[in-house]
Amino acid sequence: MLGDLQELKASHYFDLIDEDDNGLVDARDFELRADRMAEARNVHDPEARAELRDRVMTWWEHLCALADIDDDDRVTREEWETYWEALQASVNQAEAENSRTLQSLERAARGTFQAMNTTDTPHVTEEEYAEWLQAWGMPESKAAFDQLDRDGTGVLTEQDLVQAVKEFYLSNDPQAPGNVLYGELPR
Ligand SMILES: [Ca+2]
Ligand SMILES: [Ca+2]
Repeated sequence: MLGDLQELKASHYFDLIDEDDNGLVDARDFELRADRMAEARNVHDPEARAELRDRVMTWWEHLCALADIDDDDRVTREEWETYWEALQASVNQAEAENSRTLQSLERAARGTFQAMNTTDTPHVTEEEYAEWLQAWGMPESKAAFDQLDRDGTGVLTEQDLVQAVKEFYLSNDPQAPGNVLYGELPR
């Protein structure tokens, strides 16, 4: 069972990923996402655009492998919710399972970090985070950035993202900084 806050986050995230608003998440949504990210970052060089698209499509393949239960290459809202419940359940179980789930979230977090991090620096800047939100169609939020930057260094490290991703999927604490990974949640 998901807590109310997890339900809200799962639904918010599904709505964001479902770029063409057809109620399903599939490869098309991620192609659109890649275009939107390229626009948010003013990436015009064809090679750089192709590289960005490859990264985004790898992300889709990873997500599809985890969440597409009936193997039809698209993820329904029900499958999405089942995926979130499975993550939650395996964290509640034995430690061996637990570490596998946490590893999968850590992998997702590293992917998220790389997607946000457009320059080859060891951190994500406020501007990069703003572009990330823009690519999701979300308004810029300094407040969200400041929450994710929990140690107040002015940048987001990979470790900040690992904590944020775990909280985004697993926490029902309204104060958890990771809640705002994809911008302020709808109220
Ligand atoms: Ca869609
Ligand atoms: Ca499916």
